[in-house]
Amino acid sequence: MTDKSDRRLIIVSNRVAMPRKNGAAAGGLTVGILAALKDQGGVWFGWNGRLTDRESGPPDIVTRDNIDFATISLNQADYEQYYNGYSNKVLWPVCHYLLDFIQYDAADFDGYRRVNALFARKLASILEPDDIIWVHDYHLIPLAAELRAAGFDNPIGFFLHVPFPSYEALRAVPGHDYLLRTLCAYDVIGFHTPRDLAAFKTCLSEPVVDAEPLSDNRVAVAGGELIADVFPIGVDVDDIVELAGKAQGSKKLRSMVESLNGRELIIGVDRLDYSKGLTQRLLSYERLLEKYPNAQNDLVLMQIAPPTRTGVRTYDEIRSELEQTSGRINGRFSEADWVPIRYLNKGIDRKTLMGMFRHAAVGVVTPVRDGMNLVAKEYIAAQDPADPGVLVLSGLAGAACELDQAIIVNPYDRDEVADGIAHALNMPLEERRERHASMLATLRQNDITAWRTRFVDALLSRTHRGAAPGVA
Ligand code: GDG
Repeated sequence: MTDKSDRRLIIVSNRVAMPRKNGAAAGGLTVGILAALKDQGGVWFGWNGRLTDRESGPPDIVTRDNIDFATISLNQADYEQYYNGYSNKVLWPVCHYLLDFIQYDAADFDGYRRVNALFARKLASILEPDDIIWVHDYHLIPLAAELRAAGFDNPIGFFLHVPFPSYEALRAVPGHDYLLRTLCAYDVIGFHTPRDLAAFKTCLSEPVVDAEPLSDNRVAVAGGELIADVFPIGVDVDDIVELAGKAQGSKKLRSMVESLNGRELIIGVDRLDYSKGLTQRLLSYERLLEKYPNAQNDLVLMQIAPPTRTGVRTYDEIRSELEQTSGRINGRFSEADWVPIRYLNKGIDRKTLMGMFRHAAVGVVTPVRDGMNLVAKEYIAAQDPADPGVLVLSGLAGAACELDQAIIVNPYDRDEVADGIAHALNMPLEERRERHASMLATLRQNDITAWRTRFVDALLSRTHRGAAPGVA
């Protein structure tokens, strides 16, 4: 359906990331959107990452290949209140069921609403009647309601990259009624997993929303209806296979491999975020070294953790906690010729990363909660099918709904994670091949093209909407 449609696709997200030469961008949303726009093209609208004290003007438009990047600047108050504040100190923690991390301030909520109204005004200046609009993530929940209030009737979809919390968690957030009401102004709402869809449905029976399920994926809202469904994000498998293959010949990768001296590589790659379970992971690895002393000198854990949201206190704290924990474990176990943890607090280029995945005997992906987790999928895609590594995956990551042939663990249980890694390291070749083949088939079926196509098709199938919920 989408291939026949020549309607312009407008993707909207908080931050627009221009592609970099070496693909060093760290962040699942960026990786997913760029891959989705690569074939079909379109417009990507959002914040350019810059701060200004002037009233921001019309969007700046830069065209690269077949993508128009349309960006605006924000001011310091917008950044503090909308982005650092309500989005990342309230919505991010509640979506990850980490309520103790919530720091609410009424001024931040005002900022969140103000910036969504600003996004709607700026976007309105480039919209055409035939455009279809695909909004991404928790920063922009009220955007459709703002556009509807300004008279736009285009199909508008929303995709949530993080988990959707059940009503019992969401109700802890001041403003949750407004969020739910404005969410219902979309034509399509997409989630990564059936668990998120089920959690969304727990909200529909609450009086704060005027909505009622009509079938598994259709919901009656304020006189019209919307689609709420599961669209698991995927990866570009062939691109990863090619990158991982090319990396094997590179000097950078060869010198990393030589430095291992034949030891088994265990790899973890995560933005430095408290939802990724990094401290728990290091402590589980410590447990592994305690429980299996014979393995000690044979293993290296490479943890790559590029910093994000620097300047936000909780992120600065997790960073120093990780530095202390990795330093303590290394101090406890290191030998003159062996350091058990290599902790890199910076990003590395995508080709080398895919090459490292291919070389690693074990991928450890153990978030305490994650919408999907693309690293899990990239790790599987990068493996050599003839001699693949094994994925140890948190059951609390959305990816566990599809990658059921990984070793599924509870990230809070150090013994289970330690034993899971040991199991992975000892798994016979035949079993590794079988598990890998099964997961690779799933990755090919639910790849990045399927994600985009299914979502856009759902959006194009819109038939009728009723009176849109307002933003007041
Ligand atoms: C959000 C949701 C959901 C990481 N370090 C480096 C690097 N990365 C790349 C990875 C991967 C991406 O960043 C991270 O994606 P994740 O999905 O793992 O995590 P989030 O950033 O939290 O993404 C998540 C995702 O959105 C998509 O919907 O899966 O649940 O939280 O692609 O490879 N890339 C490079 N160097 C690094 O050091 N080049």
